[in-house]
Amino acid sequence: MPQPAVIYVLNGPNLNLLGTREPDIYGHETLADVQTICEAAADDFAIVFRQSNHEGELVDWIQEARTEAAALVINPAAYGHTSVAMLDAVKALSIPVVECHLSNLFAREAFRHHSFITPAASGLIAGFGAGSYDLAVRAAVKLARERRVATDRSV
Ligand code: CA2
Repeated sequence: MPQPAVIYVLNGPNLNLLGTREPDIYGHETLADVQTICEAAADDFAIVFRQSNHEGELVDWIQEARTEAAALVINPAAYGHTSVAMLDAVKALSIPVVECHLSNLFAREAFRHHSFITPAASGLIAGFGAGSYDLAVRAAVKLARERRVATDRSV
């Protein structure tokens, strides 16, 4: 089955507030600015860019990515530290998954050092502000292309 030339970028709770508070931690960019960064990094892939404050909606979108996306970039925000449901949804994917955080989780409070998503992801990018998304989308494009080559060879 041909892969859709689409990368899903999913954003968890409170990221709709980006650019309004805590610029020392999260930067001055808004979520709309982050979307523009993702689109610029995606080369010939289309970006589906979404944010939700609701765990179940995020789980639905992760499931949707199984058939609609060639790769997933996800900033689970605080749900990364709490959500087994999101872990289970990510584990059900066979596409590459890049976990992305604006801040360096490991330079912050201990409760942010653990993410349920990381063991199920292809890799983790954190600490570069909005630039984390640029790097994450570039990694997702590379992984999606490599997977496409591998899949093409296997048919
Ligand atoms: O660094 C990240 O990207 C985080 O995923 C952001 C989450 C935080 O809970 C994670 O530990 C790390 C918080 C997102 C909330 O972002 C806001 C930004 C500006 C104003 C209010 C919230």
